[in-house]
Amino acid sequence: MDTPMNNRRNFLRASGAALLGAATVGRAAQGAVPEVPTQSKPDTQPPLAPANGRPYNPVVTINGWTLPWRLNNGWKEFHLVAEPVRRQMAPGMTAHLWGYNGQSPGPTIECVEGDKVRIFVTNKLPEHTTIHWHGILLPNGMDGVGGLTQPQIPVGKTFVYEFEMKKSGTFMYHPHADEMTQMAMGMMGFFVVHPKNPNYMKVDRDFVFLLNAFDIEPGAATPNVNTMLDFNLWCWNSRVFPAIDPFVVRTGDKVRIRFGNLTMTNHPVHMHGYDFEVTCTDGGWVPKSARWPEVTVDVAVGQMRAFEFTANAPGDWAIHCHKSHHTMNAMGHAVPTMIGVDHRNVAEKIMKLVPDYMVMGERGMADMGEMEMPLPDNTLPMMTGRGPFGPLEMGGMFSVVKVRDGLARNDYKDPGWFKHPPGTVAREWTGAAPTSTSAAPAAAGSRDHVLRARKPAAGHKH
Ligand SMILES: [Cu+2]
Repeated sequence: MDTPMNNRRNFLRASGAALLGAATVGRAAQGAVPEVPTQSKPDTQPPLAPANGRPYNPVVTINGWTLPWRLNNGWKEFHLVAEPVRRQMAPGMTAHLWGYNGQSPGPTIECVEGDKVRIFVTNKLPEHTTIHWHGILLPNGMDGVGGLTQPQIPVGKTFVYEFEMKKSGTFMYHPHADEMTQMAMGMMGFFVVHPKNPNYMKVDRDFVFLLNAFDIEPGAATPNVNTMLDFNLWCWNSRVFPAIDPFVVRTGDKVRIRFGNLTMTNHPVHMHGYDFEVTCTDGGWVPKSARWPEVTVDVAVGQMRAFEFTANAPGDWAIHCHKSHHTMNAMGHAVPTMIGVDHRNVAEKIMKLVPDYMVMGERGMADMGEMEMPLPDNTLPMMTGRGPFGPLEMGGMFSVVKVRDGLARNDYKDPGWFKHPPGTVAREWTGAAPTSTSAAPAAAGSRDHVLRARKPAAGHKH
């Protein structure tokens, strides 16, 4: 395009080499590498309307952004830089992660079916890496499996990947080199290929995010990469509630929510107030005849799902992982269940030794949502967030779909809390008390009806 002639020649040389597989950009081509857009903020950025190339309806990355590209002689060129980043997971906690172009996850890549895409990948990590393009149909040598389809990208080097987008759909990218470490450190990104026909599967609002999990000791900032199962931060796009932005939707909009799972366990993602249909997986669009209604969709490890609904019910509708331990933050797991345990005497004795000691969970755990227990620096309360009616007692993989009348087409600003029409909120019954035949609550001193339980295999780390 507006690239000088000699640069274009260098590109052709680089692309010629790349036909044999992802290849190091030669010294002569260095000047041709596109500049590196970076993002320093964790806020949801507005959708990036395509400035050139084929038209499409851009997605909104929750607490993320889309990578700008340049057109060069018929190729869409992107530049990813793998590097250490600082990611604010929520106000009060910043993690030292690895990611791309300033953030974890990296920027969303958007292109169109039929596009020829060239992606430069520069490695600024302390170890080698690669990128695998999950779900995308491409030449074997572009598949990004270190050792199998290409040499790993050495520290300080830039490789180039080139392929043509054979089909539209919902994909992601992540390293296929020292995967355990690099994914546990937050290296991943969303990859959306839009249909060539912009009216195919058209929606008004199209949200994307990745589910990821970290094990970061309260007070620390770097994830423990050896953890296999016992993660303590359950994230959407490396953010936890209450810092996951809401999904802002206009009443009547057709909405798609797409997500991929790069944690070590499955997540049943549940949305309130609607039924929906899964319309896309990382394998492609689901034919209409093969869809069925759901309100929860499980996303297994390494899978992606997209569901759609028409937003005909205004309100603040919760959307969350249905594993209740995944809607809490750190410190949740090693606390024994104390429901029904009268430990007043013990507490008094402990408080003489530890002035900050607090009794937890004698009447359930809801106290935790409100209490102001001193926390170490750089960690988050286990159950937190405040709504219009009080504490939400949530954390982790939780957000709100905010459906409102009359929003502007591209308005994704948080509209605040829903104003319920009069008479539509659950309320206290103030009439005559009902007579009940069921067992009365246990009287003090009687333990007949009190459940006492301790979690098996109580954690050990917090
Ligand atoms: Cu979950």
